[in-house]
Amino acid sequence: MHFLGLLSTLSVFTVASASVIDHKHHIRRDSSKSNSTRNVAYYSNWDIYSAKYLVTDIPASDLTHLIYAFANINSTTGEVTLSDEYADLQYQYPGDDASLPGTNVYGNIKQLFLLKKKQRNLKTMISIGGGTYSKNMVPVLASESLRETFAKSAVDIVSNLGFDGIDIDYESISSSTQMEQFLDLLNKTRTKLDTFTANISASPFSLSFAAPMGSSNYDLLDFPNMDKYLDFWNLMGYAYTGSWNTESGHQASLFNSSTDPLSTPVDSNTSIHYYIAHGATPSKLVLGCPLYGAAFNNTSGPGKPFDGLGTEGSFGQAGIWNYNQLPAPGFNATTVELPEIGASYSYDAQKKYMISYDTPNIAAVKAEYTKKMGLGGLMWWEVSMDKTGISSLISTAAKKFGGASALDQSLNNLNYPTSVYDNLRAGFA
Ligand SMILES: *[C@@H]1O[C@H](CO)[C@@H](O)[C@H](O)[C@H]1NC(C)=O
Ligand SMILES: *[C@@H]1O[C@H](CO)[C@@H](O)[C@H](O)[C@H]1NC(C)=O
Ligand SMILES: *[C@@H]1O[C@H](CO)[C@@H](O)[C@H](O)[C@H]1NC(C)=O
Ligand SMILES: *[C@@H]1O[C@H](CO)[C@@H](O)[C@H](O)[C@H]1NC(C)=O
Ligand SMILES: *[C@@H]1O[C@H](CO)[C@@H](O)[C@H](O)[C@H]1NC(C)=O
Ligand SMILES: *[C@@H]1O[C@H](CO)[C@@H](O)[C@H](O)[C@H]1NC(C)=O
Ligand SMILES: *[C@@H]1O[C@H](CO)[C@@H](O)[C@H](O)[C@H]1NC(C)=O
Ligand SMILES: *[C@@H]1O[C@H](CO)[C@@H](O)[C@H](O)[C@H]1NC(C)=O
Ligand SMILES: CC(=O)N[C@H]1CO[C@H](CO)[C@@H](O)[C@@H]1O
Repeated sequence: MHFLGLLSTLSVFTVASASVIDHKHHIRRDSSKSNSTRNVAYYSNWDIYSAKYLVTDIPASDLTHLIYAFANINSTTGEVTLSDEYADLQYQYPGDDASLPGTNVYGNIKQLFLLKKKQRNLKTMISIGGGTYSKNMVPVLASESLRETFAKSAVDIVSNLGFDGIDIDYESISSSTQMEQFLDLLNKTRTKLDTFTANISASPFSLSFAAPMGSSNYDLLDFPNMDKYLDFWNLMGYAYTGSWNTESGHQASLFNSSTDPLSTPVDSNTSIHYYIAHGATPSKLVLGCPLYGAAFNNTSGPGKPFDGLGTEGSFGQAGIWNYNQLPAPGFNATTVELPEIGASYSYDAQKKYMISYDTPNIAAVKAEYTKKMGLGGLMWWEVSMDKTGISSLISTAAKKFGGASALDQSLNNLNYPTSVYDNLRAGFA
């Protein structure tokens, strides 16, 4: 699941609605781009605080899609709302002049647009929900009129703030009735998104779903019908192990371990085969990988009993370490790579402390696997936690795919004539 880091005070804000006219012609999605490799990363709007990681720090040239996390949902009205108006719209980056006349947007939203201008194949998407806000979607899913409001307001965010698509991160679908409601939500969102892009004469925008791994989580999914609406599935290929297990294990293992099955209670390959067998299009499957480590304390290694996750971690998150802060300070750990199962970990034998995380070699194994399986690429949670240079997992994967020029080259959109923001409507000229 997608979890939050340290949060600043949140303020709920809804962008003003720009109405979208109905269109009469049917839009087909661009299927030619569906089999080109994506390198997708999430960016969290709280990164500007604890991590002090700004949109301008993102290594965009290795990416094709940047997903901005998270928008919230008003459970009473169904409206999709921004979760942090200050970070999203107001935070001043160097060069921002908030004294200019008119209704202008600054903050991360402006910087995302500037990145798109610099790199025309970088598509930005707004992610709605996530681990914390998902619960607000429950009443919205249950009501047809709230689903309609959800779809309309989600597309208003896209058209006002200059995104290229929508990612829905609802964790998780809990019944077959809710699955039907979710399909209707996808239908309405897809329809409104297509109406908007037709009105501005743009190529269809992307719709993706943050998808669960592990059989108990995906049993209820209607794969073929979801697949029709989605451009891609962001498979959350991490958090496979944790405090709920009795043995320590690999949190993002590509394969099941035949020699140490207790260390791989969930594996990506089994789930991916299940998705495909049940109607998901392989080239729409984007395998998510962690840019963080998950710790186990008092253990003699993977597949062995443990006692707690320890009290240490990055930014006060016990048991969770940013990849760029590994090796963890104060530990004397040896890193072990298991390319045959697509997993790696570090282990401090004296402190009996294990951290499950992916090394560049393991990122390369996963990139190779997506190529062999004809999948749609890799996804990263989340970009601020990567290392730089040859230790960067995002860049290691991009290289394995053949370099930036071998990735999806479809262009983003820069024309948002109905945005409520003067400077965005003018393309930040
Ligand atoms: C998609 O796959 C087809 C058939 O393998 C290939 O001809 C085409 O070039 C691919 N398109 C892209 C954008 O990679
Ligand atoms: C949801 O919207 C209603 C109506 O605009 C508002 O009164 C309420 O405060 C909102 N709820 C939240 C949690 O923001
Ligand atoms: C939404 O569902 C309706 C009714 O089943 C269908 O006619 C329409 O094509 C669907 N919309 C999209 C965008 O697929
Ligand atoms: C994993 O491997 C073990 C040992 O070979 C086997 O018993 C188990 O069924 C496998 N699990 C999956 C999900 O393939
Ligand atoms: C991947 O999963 C499929 C389907 O469960 C299985 O047949 C195959 O052996 C798995 N591959 C590996 C390397 O475990
Ligand atoms: C955890 O490790 C410490 C130090 O090695 C040891 O004293 C303690 O008994 C262990 N606790 C458990 C529950 O294994
Ligand atoms: C692991 O648990 C022991 C107590 O059993 C504790 O002293 C130690 O600080 C814990 N390690 C971490 C990294 O939190
Ligand atoms: C670090 O761990 C290794 C392997 O467990 C051990 O041989 C070495 O003495 C340790 N070094 C220190 C400084 O504790
Ligand atoms: C309702 C709506 O959004 N209409 C817009 C369609 O696009 C044109 C520009 O191409 C705008 O001027 C309209 O406001």
